[in-house]
Amino acid sequence: MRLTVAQATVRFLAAQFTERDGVEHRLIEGCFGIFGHGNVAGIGQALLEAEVADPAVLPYHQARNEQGMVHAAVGYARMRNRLSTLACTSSIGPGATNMVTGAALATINRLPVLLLPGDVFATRVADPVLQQLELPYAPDVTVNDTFRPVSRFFDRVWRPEQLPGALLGAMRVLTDPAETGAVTLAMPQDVQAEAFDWPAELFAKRIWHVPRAVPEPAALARAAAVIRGARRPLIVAGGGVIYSEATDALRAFAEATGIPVAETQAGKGSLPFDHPLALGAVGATGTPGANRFAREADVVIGIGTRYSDFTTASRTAFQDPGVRFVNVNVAAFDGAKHAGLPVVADARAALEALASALAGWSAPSAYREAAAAANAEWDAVVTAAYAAEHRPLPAQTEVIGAVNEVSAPRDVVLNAAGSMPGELHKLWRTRDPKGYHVEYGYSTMGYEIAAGVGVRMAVLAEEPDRDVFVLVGDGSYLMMAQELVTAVQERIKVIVVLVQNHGFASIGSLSESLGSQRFGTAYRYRSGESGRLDGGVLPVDLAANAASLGVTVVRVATVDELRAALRDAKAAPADGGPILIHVETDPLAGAPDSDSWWDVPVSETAALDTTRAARAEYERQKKAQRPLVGPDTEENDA
Ligand SMILES: Cc1ncc(C[n+]2csc(CCOP(=O)(O)OP(=O)(O)O)c2C)c(N)n1
Ligand SMILES: [Mg+2]
Repeated sequence: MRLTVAQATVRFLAAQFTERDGVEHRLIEGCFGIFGHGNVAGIGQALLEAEVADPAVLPYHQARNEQGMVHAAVGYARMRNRLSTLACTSSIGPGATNMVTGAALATINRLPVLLLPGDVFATRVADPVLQQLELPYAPDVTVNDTFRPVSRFFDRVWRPEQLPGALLGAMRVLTDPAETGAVTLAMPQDVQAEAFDWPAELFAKRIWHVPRAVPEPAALARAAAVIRGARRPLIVAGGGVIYSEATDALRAFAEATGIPVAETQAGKGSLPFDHPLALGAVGATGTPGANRFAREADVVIGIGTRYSDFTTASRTAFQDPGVRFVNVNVAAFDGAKHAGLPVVADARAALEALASALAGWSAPSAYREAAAAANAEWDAVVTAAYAAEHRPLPAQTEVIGAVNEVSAPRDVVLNAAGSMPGELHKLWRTRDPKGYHVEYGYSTMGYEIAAGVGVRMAVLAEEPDRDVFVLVGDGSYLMMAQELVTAVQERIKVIVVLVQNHGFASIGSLSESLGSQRFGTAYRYRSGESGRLDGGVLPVDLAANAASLGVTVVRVATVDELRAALRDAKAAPADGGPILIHVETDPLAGAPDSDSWWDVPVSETAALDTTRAARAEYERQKKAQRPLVGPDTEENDA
């Protein structure tokens, strides 16, 4: 079949499917793109031809910023539990490198996204093309090589003959839960338009079976033996539990064994908030109860977690001298962390196998009751934080409470950076495994609105009433709000709650705790008197900004007004486009403490007293840090 490389790519992508548990999904459900000379006549022409033939096959979506379109695609993929995603096509040069941050986010969060940056001429006849890097010592290196360290698969299609292998390799990585992340196929702009005779079978429907790897019997037996010997076991549930749709299996396992469950950011929602074995968030942004169980645990069963420093409180969370780790993970890399006993398997398959292997065994009943007490204790703290009645400006915890109360159980709350991830991790009452979407692998300011568009796109066809509440700080909004225009264009209903506190509340309080006096974290005029950025509040009006983009905007001043605006937004039509609610909060109003720590090094020498005091406290905290090399192998095998 004679087609250009770009036409062949589009035709191939439209024929790829995934299958898990007998259910088929289209792997690439659409393509975001921003055109320039590096893709307009190649991939752009191919997408046009495909749309003219059948607009439903690989629909094209226009974005405003290449980074934003990658975030939207990643949000989509996360909502679909990695079984479907979107492709992103860019021009060469800045259009391509704008996608690098999105690629890193996808790879770090283990979420599949297909990136198709344009690239320089393979023939080099017109060199240097507009936006070409031109390294004097290496003409084959282009700006797209910056994708290599942030992609799980990278290839550049210099010749048409290479395309089938590149496409198959890309699909393999996208659909492999242990390897997935950003997949980048760089497409030289001349090659995109070049015709070639392709074998017809390249375009046949292809189903990628997403495996549920079962644990190796010997590894399972070792894990069961260690758990049977535990007196204070704790489950740390990560994103893998959710992507594997293992939440029912987790609940059954926890109930049968009495092992309480603590959740990472990506794993939040593994159990509903009111389950008696749910300890909620663990680590630096965790609940004191979960952190108490972590401190005392003798066996930690990590399931689908990468053990980020927030989860382990920078390796201070687990203090039992003999603590050992059993790590269920599809990726051997994560399974081996903390000198753990790896069970390399799908979360659901492993939980079912472990439940059988541990039949008849249970943690002491007093231990189970202690978990239920911790759950109830924390819930009272949440109730109080939701009703803080902080005045004159409300506390952010009240905003979170209002959104939680007005949202329906299957709605989605979304956030990524600032002071909200920590507060949400502790305080959000999760009722559905997909109801909590906080990107905290890369914690990227600017993810929120773009990803909210992607999440909404992922639920639209089957659940038009499922609302997406995007919580965004003023700093994140200023970094990247422009995909609101994409939402306007496609009439995508996202409900954005913009929390205006005139700067970085999060880094401000971090700075203060580290002796740096909130330096550079508030948005203030340069003062004529001090010559520093400590003058009056800037006159930015982000509500007016959003309105100017075509968004329906509501300004609220009180929590009651916020609740009413949220209810109206929920009642608004499913295809009515984005709504933004603007609320001002007090950046100095705190949230309940985690009784935990995060390692951010403080200057060893300082002229400032505040820094010297912070350094002394840092050195004190640092003493609790443990390398977490578990017991030796023989003991692990016991
Ligand atoms: C792209 C990016 N740059 C910088 C940071 C570091 N950072 C984390 S939170 C934050 C401030 C966020 O401000 P805002 O969105 O207003 O939230 P607030 O802290 O006020 O809650 C910064 C600069 C980041 N996470 N991402
Ligand atoms: Mg802010």
